[in-house]
Amino acid sequence: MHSDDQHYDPQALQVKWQRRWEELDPFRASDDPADPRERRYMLDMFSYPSGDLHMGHAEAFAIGDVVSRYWVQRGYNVLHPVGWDSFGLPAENAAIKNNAHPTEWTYANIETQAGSYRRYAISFDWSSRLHTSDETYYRWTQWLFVRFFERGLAYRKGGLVNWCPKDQTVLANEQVKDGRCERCGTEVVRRELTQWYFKITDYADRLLDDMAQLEGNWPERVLAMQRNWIGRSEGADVDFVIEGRDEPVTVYTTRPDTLYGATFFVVAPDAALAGEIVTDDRREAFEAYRAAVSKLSDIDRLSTDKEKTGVFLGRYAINPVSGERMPVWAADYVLSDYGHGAIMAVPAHDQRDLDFARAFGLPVRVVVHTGLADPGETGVATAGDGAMVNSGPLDGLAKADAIRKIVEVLGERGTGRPTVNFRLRDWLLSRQRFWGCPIPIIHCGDCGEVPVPDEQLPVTLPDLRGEALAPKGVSPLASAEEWVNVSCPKCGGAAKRDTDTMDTFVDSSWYFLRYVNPSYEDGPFDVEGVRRWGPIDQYVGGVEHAVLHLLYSRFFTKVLHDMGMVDFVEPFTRLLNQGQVINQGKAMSKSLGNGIDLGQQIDAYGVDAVRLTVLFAGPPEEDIDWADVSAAASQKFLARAFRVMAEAGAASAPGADVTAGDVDLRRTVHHTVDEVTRLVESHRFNVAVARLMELTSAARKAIDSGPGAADPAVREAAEALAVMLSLVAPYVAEEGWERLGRTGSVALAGWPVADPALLVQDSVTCVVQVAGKVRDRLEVSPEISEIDLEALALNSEKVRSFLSGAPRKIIVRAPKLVNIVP
Ligand code: ANZ
Ligand code: ZN
Repeated sequence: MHSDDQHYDPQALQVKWQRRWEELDPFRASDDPADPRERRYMLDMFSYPSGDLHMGHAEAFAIGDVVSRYWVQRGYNVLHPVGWDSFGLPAENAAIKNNAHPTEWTYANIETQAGSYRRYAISFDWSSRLHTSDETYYRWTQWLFVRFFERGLAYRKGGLVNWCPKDQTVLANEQVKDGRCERCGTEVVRRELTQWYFKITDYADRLLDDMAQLEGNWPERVLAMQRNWIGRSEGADVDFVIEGRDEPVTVYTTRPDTLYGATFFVVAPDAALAGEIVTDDRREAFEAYRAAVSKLSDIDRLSTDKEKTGVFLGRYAINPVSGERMPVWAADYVLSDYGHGAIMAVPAHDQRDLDFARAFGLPVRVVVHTGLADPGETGVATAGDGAMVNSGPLDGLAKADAIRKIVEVLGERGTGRPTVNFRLRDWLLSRQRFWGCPIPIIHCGDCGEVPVPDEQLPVTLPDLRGEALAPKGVSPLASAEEWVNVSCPKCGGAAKRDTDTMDTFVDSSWYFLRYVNPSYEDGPFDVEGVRRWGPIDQYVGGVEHAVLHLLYSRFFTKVLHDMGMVDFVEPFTRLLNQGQVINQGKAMSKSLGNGIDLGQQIDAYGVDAVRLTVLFAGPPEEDIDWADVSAAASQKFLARAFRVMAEAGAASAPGADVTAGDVDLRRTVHHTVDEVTRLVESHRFNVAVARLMELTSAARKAIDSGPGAADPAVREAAEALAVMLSLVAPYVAEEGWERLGRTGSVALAGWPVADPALLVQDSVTCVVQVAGKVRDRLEVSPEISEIDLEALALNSEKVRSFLSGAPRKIIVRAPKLVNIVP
């Protein structure tokens, strides 16, 4: 390219500048504790190496990159790391198909994506790079598991779990969407299995309470989803005597005020209690019912439109306040793992109880007078507030008072107490698949579950490939006998390794801590480094992780805080969820044939134009319909911007006295800088791009029909344009900067500063009214004081001609209005 060539060739710029950036390495964070610059940590949700980058990545990473590049321009010491969430099912499925090892597919895809990230000009600090499937990483995932185990936060238990018949593995509750496997869409079944869990429920309260720190900095929608998922419920435990059983049975209720309205009692069919109390003549019916229910998911069971089913257990419970006998039933709508797995049923005021009562002819008794029609007749339960009736000492009280009173009464008798319950369940983390982090536990007949000693970590995956990886209902690791059979670290006797691997969400629950120093050898992460860098200032990623990754990472952070390893309790100070890139109103999919290929877009329009298009399309949180945007138009704008920079560069040299430049253009430049600064800080990138387009037009006009390309203001405009544009379109900005005679990367040029003097408008028009009519207009300084403005107005010849003597009243609204009442 000759220096006088002002043709914009995006592909040539990409080749040229990628090579230069390799040499310049402009985005390396400095971890020198003596570095005086303020630190900022910018994090993108790392990618899964399932193929090359796609349009979704193009949007998310462009957004994060603008923020990160802006901070670099502002002179912060910025950490913007890159890595891969590289364990997981697809690698394994590909390996089975190609008779290969999952590493081959995984690391080949990582290389492809790494190349694409570089081409896409993401300002990563490549020295921070990590992969969660590396032994040097998963060694520490195992180390953390052992610490959790020691603290009682990792444990094994038997129970009904979600099982995906296609992927042949268990799933966490969070991975079941509408009764289907989140990954493959197959309907999930229930299976009785012993599995590993993390005790996230111990942290339910803190996960909820600490959200106060995130309020206003995280999308409200994500906070609401987390709140819902944790599901804090306040109520009371009430003890009931069951005839013929010594121990009382406790139920959890959010409406203890309705205790006198309880007409029957329901036990979860899969709770141990049901099998214990069922009478002999009802046992057969009960066992059949229990078998049928075991196939249902919680979602089926809780569904309100499902027909109510159940069996009478032949027993009666005694209402602790009225002494009434209530039949005890087993029914699937009561879950065994919520509250105590048993309820008092109040059909008048709870819809599910009412549906059940009507299906089985059980009595309905109204105890809250809501003014609505009788639920027994309408079939609609009345859940609202009102005066208590049929409730002995509670009669006449409103809900809140009735709750207080009954809890007090029960408390005095020792048969009830206030309680809090959570919907959140423990995190089921074990998986029966190969390509994951092995669980570092050894099972010994004598010693039980023994953690692998730290110095023996990592427990590396056995060498299996091809068919040996195929899912078979038990983990493929179990077939590696030599690997499985070991001696117990405690007693030396024969023992076996745990053959399950961890859910990949374990790997991603702490990666952001490792990034600070990814080759750290003395622990999972550099505690001092994290102290310097953490918590993450800005996190960018998809809303699909609202209750998975984000909840798990918050949990891990709190545990690490309790271990004294991090000094914050919330890992992500600010969160931004980008929208989706769709096409023609629909999500892109193979079956619809509406997919847009990122590589093809880049080949056609260049990286800069694609980045600019996704950023210009709208606010970052909103979806982008590719049918509504124009990468071609973005490319045209970039060509115009490039010509402005090239022509200014050809016409003048750096370092000219800008104050001699055209004042109108200078004003535009400084207003643009001022506005773009605020727009970038508030993440309104689309409007910021629009301002850069206006600045480009203003400079063009100054060159063509104003003071000309050599005017210092044109240079000032072109230089400001190059720096601001570098956030969005790094290639053209670099080339423009070089054409302007500047050296070094434009990414480090420093953010322009708006001169306040040039932001001030010279004068504004002030209207002067006398008796409500406009009598004069004055050109005044926008800074004028009220006293000066009043004096000026009273001095006006025109105004004086309408006044005879001292006015009665003068209202001054500087600088725009003076209103005189004569
Ligand atoms: C009596 C009652 C009367 C209830 C009324 C509600 C309304 P949340 O808010 O979700 O915590 N319940 C308790 N344990 C249950 C279980 N294991 N399976 C299914 N349902 C269960 O809901 C708490 C309410 O759900 C409890 O309050 C109980 O029904 C029911 F007018 O008790 B309630
Ligand atoms: Zn042992």
